Amino acid sequence: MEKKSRPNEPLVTHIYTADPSAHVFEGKLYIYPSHDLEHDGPDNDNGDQYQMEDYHVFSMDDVDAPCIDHGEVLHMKNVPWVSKQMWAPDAAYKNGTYYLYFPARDKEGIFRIGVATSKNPAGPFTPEPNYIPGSFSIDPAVFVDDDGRSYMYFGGLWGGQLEKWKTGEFNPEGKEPAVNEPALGPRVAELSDDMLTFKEAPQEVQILDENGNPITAGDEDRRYFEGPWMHKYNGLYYLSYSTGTTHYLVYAVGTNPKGPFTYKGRILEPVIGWTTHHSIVQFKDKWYLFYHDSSLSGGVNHKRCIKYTELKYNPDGTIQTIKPYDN
Ligand code: FUB
Repeated sequence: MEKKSRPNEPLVTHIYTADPSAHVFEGKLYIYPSHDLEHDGPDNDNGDQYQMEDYHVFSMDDVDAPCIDHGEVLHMKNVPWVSKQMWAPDAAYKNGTYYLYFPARDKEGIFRIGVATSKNPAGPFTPEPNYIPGSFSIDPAVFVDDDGRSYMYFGGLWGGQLEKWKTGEFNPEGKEPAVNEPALGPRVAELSDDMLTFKEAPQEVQILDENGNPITAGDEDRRYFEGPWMHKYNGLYYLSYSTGTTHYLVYAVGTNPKGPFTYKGRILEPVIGWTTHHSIVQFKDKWYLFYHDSSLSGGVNHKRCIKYTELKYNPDGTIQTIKPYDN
């Protein structure tokens, strides 16, 4: 019999998983994570340790139900433009089709974002032959607003190459801004009605402090690093993300899906392992944070496991900070 799921415990133990994007499709929780592979290769700031090659989809009938593995739904050998490193994916639904969005390095070693489709949330997914024109960097998160318009948020520093796109063109020598300059923000682009291309050139998202000034690159407790997520709560747009070097999940709130967003606080304190990456989803009458840590492997950065916990709001709409090991 399959094991029941519990908050703050690994949901999957037969393979290593990370970067969980959770959605409610057809009344169930579906999770679209990365699939970490075991190897003895290098571990460095370029992310060479994250050598993923495929995706599995998981589902849970309820938060305490077993987390079911629907098997491999897409492998890089079937995606003509990919050379390696299929990193954190996301999924979306529109007009009878499910879309799997995924970053990977193209044949030149540049991260791009691709899309694959299925009639079933559990896949398998059929990839488009080319990456989305105008896409770059990593960590796509697709948000479908109440009015049916869809937006992709993406971007990640260091291994994710975002600082190499500062000018709008790929510059292999591109660096992060100086510590007192505005930090690089994630990018956002509205998706076309068929969900397969950008409707417009991606634009940079502004994240401001409590005084309306841009968060600076040196403010590593609050500046954007990678792993964006968008959700809507009480009519406001919540952009959440990882701060990378300081290992927090934090959030900023705005009134427009493209920003600007004002920094509000921390969602999750650091977890075991370097990376922290999440999604936020409402299921029945509660909200949940899906996240990962490296506890299943005793702290190996590229051998991670996905988890979830309940996420709670205060009456003023702020999010209560979660301490992942305090239960
Ligand atoms: O899983 C590979 C990369 O590590 C993701 O794209 C980042 O968000 C970080 O979790």
